[in-house]
Amino acid sequence: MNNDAESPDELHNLHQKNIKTEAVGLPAIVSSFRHILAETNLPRGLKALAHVNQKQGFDCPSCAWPDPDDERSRIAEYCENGAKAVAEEITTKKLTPEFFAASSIADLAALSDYELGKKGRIAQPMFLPKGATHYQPISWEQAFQHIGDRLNELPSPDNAIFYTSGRTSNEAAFLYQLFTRAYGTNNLPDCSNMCHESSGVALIESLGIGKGSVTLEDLYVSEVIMIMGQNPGTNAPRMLSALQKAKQNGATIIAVNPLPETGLMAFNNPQQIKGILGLATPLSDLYLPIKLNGDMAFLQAIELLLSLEEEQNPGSVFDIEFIKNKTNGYQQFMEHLRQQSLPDLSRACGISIQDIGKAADMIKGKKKIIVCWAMGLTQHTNAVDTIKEVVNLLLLKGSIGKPGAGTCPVRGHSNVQGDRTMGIWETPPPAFLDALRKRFNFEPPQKHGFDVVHSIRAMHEGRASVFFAMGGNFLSATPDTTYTAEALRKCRLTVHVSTKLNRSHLIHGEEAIILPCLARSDKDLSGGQEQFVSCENSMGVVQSSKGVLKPISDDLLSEPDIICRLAKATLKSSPIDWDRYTKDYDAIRDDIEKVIPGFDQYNQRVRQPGGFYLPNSAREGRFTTPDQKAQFNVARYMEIQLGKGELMMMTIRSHDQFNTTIYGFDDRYRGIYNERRVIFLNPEDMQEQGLKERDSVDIYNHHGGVERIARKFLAISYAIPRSCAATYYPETNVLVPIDTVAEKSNTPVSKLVIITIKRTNI
Ligand SMILES: Nc1nc2c(c(=O)[nH]1)N[C@H]1C(S)=C(S)[C@@H](COP(=O)(O)OP(=O)(O)OC[C@H]3O[C@@H](n4cnc5c(=O)[nH]c(N)nc54)[C@H](O)[C@@H]3O)O[C@H]1N2
Ligand SMILES: Nc1nc2c(c(=O)[nH]1)N[C@H]1C(S)=C(S)[C@@H](COP(=O)(O)OP(=O)(O)OC[C@H]3O[C@@H](n4cnc5c(=O)[nH]c(N)nc54)[C@H](O)[C@@H]3O)O[C@H]1N2
Ligand SMILES: [Mo]
Repeated sequence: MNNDAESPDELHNLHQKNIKTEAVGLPAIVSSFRHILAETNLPRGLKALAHVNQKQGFDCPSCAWPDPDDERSRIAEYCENGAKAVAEEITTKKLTPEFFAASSIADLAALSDYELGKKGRIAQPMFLPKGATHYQPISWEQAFQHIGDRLNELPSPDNAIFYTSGRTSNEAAFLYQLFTRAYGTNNLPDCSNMCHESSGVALIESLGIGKGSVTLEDLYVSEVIMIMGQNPGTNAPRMLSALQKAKQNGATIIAVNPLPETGLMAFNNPQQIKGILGLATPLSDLYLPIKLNGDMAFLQAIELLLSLEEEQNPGSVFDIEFIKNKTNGYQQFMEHLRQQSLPDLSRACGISIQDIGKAADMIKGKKKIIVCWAMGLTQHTNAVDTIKEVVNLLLLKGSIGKPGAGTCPVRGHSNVQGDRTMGIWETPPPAFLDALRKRFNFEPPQKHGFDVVHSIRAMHEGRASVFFAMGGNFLSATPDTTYTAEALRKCRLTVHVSTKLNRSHLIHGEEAIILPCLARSDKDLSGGQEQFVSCENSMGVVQSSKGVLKPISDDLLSEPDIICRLAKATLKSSPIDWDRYTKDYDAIRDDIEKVIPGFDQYNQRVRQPGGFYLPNSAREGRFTTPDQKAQFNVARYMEIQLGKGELMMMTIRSHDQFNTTIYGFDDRYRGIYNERRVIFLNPEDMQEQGLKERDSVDIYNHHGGVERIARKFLAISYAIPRSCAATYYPETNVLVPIDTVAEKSNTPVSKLVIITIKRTNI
């Protein structure tokens, strides 16, 4: 039995192979084409692939890893997972009114997340009236009128929520926040709240800018690259080419991860003959299997070893000039560090003193260090402090604001960074609101809005009753699935602008609307001419993106068009000329230029092949904090006390998914085939719990006195530290408590869920 808010808990037929020791190569090329051909015909597939990430093509809808500034591979400037994302989007299957007439909400909810996605593209607007069991077609005009009416009935604009996922273009994001603020609220939660929010908070407080500081070129010339809490082989595969280049230029790579992720170990570059022949470049020089959330203790242990060395040979390890001129807080930081004991730190991170010493030795004589990180650092209670500890290490070495050195938070969604730049932010800086006021002549709301977790609570408590989502899959991506489902079901109206069907369309408010939009690869003829949009990648490069394929239906609108029409239907008197924007997206970019710093001559520069870099103060060695200095941070690592039988579980991505979109059931690099309902466990923990290989278990969390259960997972013994476990997201989001969030960033703690497991009663 399971709740319809979750994918059905049916098991497939798991089979396993050894963990792969090298990533990509020929199997990746084969897999790319298999996925494309399952969804569409070869000419359409080839046309799309020929334009992904090319200078005049469209931005890959998968991750936010940057494209090379110089030469791009003419044959394939995309990876296997990019090809899967494109296949998912360019499918020629579509959901007709007949499909919806034949399938009730209950029928659809009985399908798995994988099956829902495979049904095809949504082809026309759909409406679910109150009490109805089936979605029915609705005209665009009626849909906008209905949403506008519901929004205008609310006692306050703060009773509406406007979510964004990170695929939305700069142009659409700018209009979306403009509409939301003209309507009267800052309730703009986005996927970033669950993703790199902790990085943003930590970097703004310590360096004055919430973005990473490095470029691709920096990676190529760095001396040491430390990769923490990130699985690049699966989630940013083109990063492996950059690591390969760095390696060839002599860089040392240190990987810090509870799992020996294949992409961290070795790489077969599919764009090189030797890669296709299976000759791999080894990547990591040192792999450290850290305990979950052991990173702060590990970083402090390295810092402690470096400080001992520095004391013996002053000036040989730390960059004293940099520390003196550019930073604040060094004394307090050192006082705190000196009180730490190496054995305690080593115990807390689960890495031996000897291995910590190896890492410290690799770093001590080097001046150009880059630390890359992703969800393994950001989704923890003390994530903000851990990321500030990364900054501490870089500051000690003067490793920021110069070539080959700096911070590299690897962003997730392809335009999540751009969305924030455009003002998708529930706590907008006053200067941004001032600029809006000046350009548009209206009074933007000042009160801070709801982030993701606040939004769920507000809906649950009746403080918000219209939920509007610009993309994404809010129900399945957020924590505490049962609680979130209750929250959405309490709404008067839930609306989703979407390309594909997902569970958020099925767990709905009293009424629900689906607005189908064009995707990245689709040709956009809004206003009667070919339009293009733009995106910002993980390293702050803004580039154009122009779709090339004929849309699968004539009844799709672009995201900018949807927002403008909704604005006209909702805002009775608006000082904003919405029609101007849809006629020509240049008009949107002209207004972005007027409001947001760094976009001078936007329309001209975005047309240059390869786009342009946004200014980045940390990259230039300027720290725009209140005292204009980079800040050392003092924090203590967290000690996690586990009760008897309790384990710490992280929720991670398999190689066959993009967030809640499930491409298939294989996790090739980890040797898992045909199953997602698995739990990776340490063999000794399995023995202690009396579990045999592939026993079926139910997983429990009891935080706050609530029993949360995820049923039927196969126990797999795996190379994972003691007391740690891993499962795939979103199947176990039901276990992530809504009130375990990171301090300051309010990000759900998806990488450390306290669980117990019991053998399934059959
Ligand atoms: N193909 C594909 N690409 C994607 C995505 C996708 O789903 N599929 N999602 C996109 C998005 S939105 C994002 S945010 C990124 C996510 O990219 P990642 O952050 O790489 O994704 P996760 O699978 O969450 O992996 C987290 C990694 O952190 C490790 N880890 C977990 N806890 C800890 C810890 O406490 N310490 C350390 N040191 N390591 C830890 C895990 O073992 C795992 O290797 O990828 C983006 N790209
Ligand atoms: N337990 C756990 N939970 C997590 C995470 C985790 O690691 N563990 N990771 C978190 C992270 S990092 C993130 S970023 C979030 C992701 O959260 P979301 O961004 O909300 O989720 P996605 O699965 O990426 O959204 C997929 C849906 O987006 C729609 N879509 C795709 N392309 C387009 C488009 O071009 N336009 C529009 N309008 N819609 C489109 C499709 O309908 C598709 O079903 O999940 C978070 N949740
Ligand atoms: Mo993300």
